[in-house]
Amino acid sequence: MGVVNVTPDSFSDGGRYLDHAAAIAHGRDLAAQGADIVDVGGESTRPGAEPVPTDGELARVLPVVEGLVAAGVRVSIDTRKAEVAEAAVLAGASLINDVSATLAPVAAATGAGFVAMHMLGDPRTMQREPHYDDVVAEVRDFLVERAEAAVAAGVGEVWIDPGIGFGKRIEHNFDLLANLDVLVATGFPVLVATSRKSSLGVLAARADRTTDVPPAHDRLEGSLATAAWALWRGAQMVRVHEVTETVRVARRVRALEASAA
Ligand code: HH2
Repeated sequence: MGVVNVTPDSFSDGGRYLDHAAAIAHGRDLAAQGADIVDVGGESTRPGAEPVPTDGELARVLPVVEGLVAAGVRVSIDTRKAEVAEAAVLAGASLINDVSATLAPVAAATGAGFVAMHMLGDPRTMQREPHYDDVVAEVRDFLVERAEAAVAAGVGEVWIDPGIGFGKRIEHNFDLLANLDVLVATGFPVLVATSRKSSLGVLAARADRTTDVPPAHDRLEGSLATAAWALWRGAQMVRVHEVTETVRVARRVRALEASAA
């Protein structure tokens, strides 16, 4: 899954694809690089981000969804709003990527697939001292409950996603990555999105034994290492900004798995 953020303020590519033509060109490029799905979002969910009004979000994403669908690209809509999800599906998107995990009824009513992601609180407040007794079990139980409800509502394609960085301390994120098999064992296909996230800055500093934490645009190795890790541990999809490199890594991981089988 390749990312196109039609926003001025996304943490790693804010402002680059606010122009519709630039966003469509980038999405087509990601599909040509090998993305099976292009995820279009019009509201940043980075920690501390302010919500965007519905009209503004619709104006950002709809022309991009239409342009990509017209070009034959499978599109997912990254939104927490029912109106935006519904309009995007009407415009041709076929997957609702919902960081609030509340939009299963829209997916059921429109026939779209659904990604249920785990988040503690909301983006404005989620990084204020998040606490879990057992992060892996709590995230799994939440996701299974949401995914089963989506299936019961009639959604045919349901994904679960641990929500790396959404109301989680660094060690919570690493714990979830280390124990991905617990999510895989639920039987629902797992999506993992680590690309360029701040935990990768910490991972890089830890790995390189330095106190320098690289900025978002300089986290490619961490993005690729965690994508490879997630795929090897059983994730079926990774959500990334750098598609060419990730596809090459993913093919190598799968070839290794095939040679070990
Ligand atoms: N992370 C982001 C956005 N959407 N969707 C899913 N399913 N899982 C995620 O972990 C996830 C997501 C945040 O990344 P990005 O879109 O690059 O930044 P921003 O929210 O600042 O636009």
